Amino acid sequence: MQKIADSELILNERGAVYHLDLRPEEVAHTVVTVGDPDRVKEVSKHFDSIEVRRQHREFVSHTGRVGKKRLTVVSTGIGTDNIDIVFNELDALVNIDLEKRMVKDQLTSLRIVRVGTSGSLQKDVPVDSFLASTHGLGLDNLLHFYRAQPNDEEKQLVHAFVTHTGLNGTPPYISGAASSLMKHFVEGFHRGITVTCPGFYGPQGRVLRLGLMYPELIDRLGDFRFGAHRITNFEMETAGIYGLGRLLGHACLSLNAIVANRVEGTFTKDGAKTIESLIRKTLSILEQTEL
Ligand code: R1P
Ligand code: URA
Repeated sequence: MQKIADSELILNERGAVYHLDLRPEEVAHTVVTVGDPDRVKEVSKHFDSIEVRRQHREFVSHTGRVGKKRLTVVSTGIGTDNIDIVFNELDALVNIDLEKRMVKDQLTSLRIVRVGTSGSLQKDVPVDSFLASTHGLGLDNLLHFYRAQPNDEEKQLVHAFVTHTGLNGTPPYISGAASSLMKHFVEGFHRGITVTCPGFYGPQGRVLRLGLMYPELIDRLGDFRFGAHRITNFEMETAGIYGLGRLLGHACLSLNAIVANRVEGTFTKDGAKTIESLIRKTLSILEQTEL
């Protein structure tokens, strides 16, 4: 196997991966990702102890313990371009020997849970409810830069989706949640396919001053059906997390606090309370579960 060049995996003066500024011993094998850097402390305030606090650009990381469980919470910022950075660097921390610059013989699989916000596309998934994403369907282009391996059902679902919506830009891609994690997040969670958009306004059908190429986007996403599957919500990271996570061999789950309902035109009155409640629920499940 080839040594990885300095230009391909950048380490800083601490010997830490460049963007996250983390060293291998500073990351736990169970990771919570959040979009908002300010949400990191809202998660780690529930830790019994914090051993590491790092920040570089929008990537804030705290590592500590909840009960006996060692956890890292890291902010990704917005979008799947940032997921590319966070996932490749988290993976490098556990699966590349940073001194030898070689991929390790024994690979480690991380458990990665996103705790994010999202907009609902269904009347029966109201604001302030929680949703676990069965799949991430990406309208962005991240996975097109990797050799993805969709299975037959995923190929059929994407084909049906393109036919139904008439979206004719970047081909969509899809990947599923890790069932090993999903099975612990059932009670109190809606479920459904989460669409990951490459933007918050036009790519999520919002009209401020500009006309849209797909004015019926919200309707077509909401009425799409594939067997028992339907699209429930959209946001901006899940498909990248599921797609890259699967390729790298990590178990991933995306949990969403619904802050907007785009069918009803409603927005949460107390988003902070809803997110706090999802954080508590997530940490309590992670603490109690043998993962
Ligand atoms: C947009 O406001 C952001 O909110 C959602 C979207 O995915 C996007 O990142 O998630 P977070 O609240 O986790 O950032
Ligand atoms: N995050 C999104 O990306 N969209 C929403 O509507 C709400 C949160």
